[in-house]
Amino acid sequence: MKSLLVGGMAMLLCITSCKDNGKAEDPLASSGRTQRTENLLTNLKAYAGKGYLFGHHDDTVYGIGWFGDEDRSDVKTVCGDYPGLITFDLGHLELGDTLNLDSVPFSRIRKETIKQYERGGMISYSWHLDNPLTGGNAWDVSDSTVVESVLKGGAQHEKFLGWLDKVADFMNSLETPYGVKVPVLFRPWHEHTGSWFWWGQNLCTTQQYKDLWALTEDRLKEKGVTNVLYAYSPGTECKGDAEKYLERYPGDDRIDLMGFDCYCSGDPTDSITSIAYQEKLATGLKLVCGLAKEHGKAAAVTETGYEGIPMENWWTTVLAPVLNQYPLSYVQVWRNAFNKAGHFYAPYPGQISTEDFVKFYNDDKTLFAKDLNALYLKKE
Ligand code: BMA
Repeated sequence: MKSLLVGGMAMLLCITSCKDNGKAEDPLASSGRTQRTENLLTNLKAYAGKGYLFGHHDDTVYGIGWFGDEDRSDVKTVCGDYPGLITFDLGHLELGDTLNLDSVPFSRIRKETIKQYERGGMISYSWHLDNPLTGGNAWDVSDSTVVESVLKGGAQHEKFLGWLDKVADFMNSLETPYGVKVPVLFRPWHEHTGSWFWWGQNLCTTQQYKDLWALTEDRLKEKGVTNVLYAYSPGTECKGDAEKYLERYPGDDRIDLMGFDCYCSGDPTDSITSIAYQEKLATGLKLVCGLAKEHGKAAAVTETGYEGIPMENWWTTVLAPVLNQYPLSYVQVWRNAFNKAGHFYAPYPGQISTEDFVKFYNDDKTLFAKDLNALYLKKE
């Protein structure tokens, strides 16, 4: 597939649609979202089965041994191209902070979002927001009335609306110099089938979780957000059970992409590590790709990876053989922390899996930035 695809669509996007005043047209589709946002969704779904975007969290803002450098990426240093998908986290935006929970300035996230769009790639945001009731972080599960407290009638409702408004403002601020709102995939309230976040399984009822989604989407819409798609991403607790997966599903009218988060862990010298992970991944993919097809959604592995990548050939012998069998649109690995030793999920120069990662990059099915063919344009 790689040889058939062209990169560098950024200029074309403006050339084909810039008006005399230098501003590009950014029309709304009948859905109320921008046409480019709808095109992104259509094109993502069309990739399914042909290829999948490779995604990396915080890819261009820091890596192993660096922080904040311009145009740098551990992935690009290793294989020569940026990931097809770059993801960032909005945690602490709600507090009005200038830095997110991992010390990345929001101004930089905005800048890197626009850059990734201009190189023709995709962007997604997660949100590890603080606990609005206790003042603790996203992992503070000491109180099980937090979701209830932010819903209509709850004591934290007004405060929470203010938090959502900050997210809406940020989404609205993602504008290119040509006046195009950059489409992004928002993935809030993730891994809710576990109970480690304040919105998790044992921390709220099914109805409260659904209401939390509705409140989030409706508020962003009210605030004029037109450039956002939504992803639903439980953990692996569903174990192939469709009913469990859909238990807290916010509804077809609210979700664009169905995914799941699934990590590899354990002793790299023990074969059970790879086998168990491949089984878990395949079970999730079978479920999610099947449901996505039924519901007309895109499907993805919304988070995965093997912390520290302690296996030389993990990419081509463990990950790709499973992914290549399913019609998913993307796979995303977590961050290369600059401040937490050993906490990385993509290779960097000298890391033991770099050679294998280049093979993975050369796999016809993996899509990096240069492989993407007009992700935001309508294909005739
Ligand atoms: C976790 C870890 C943390 C980080 C958090 C939010 O998985 O990477 O170090 O703060 O995600 O990005």
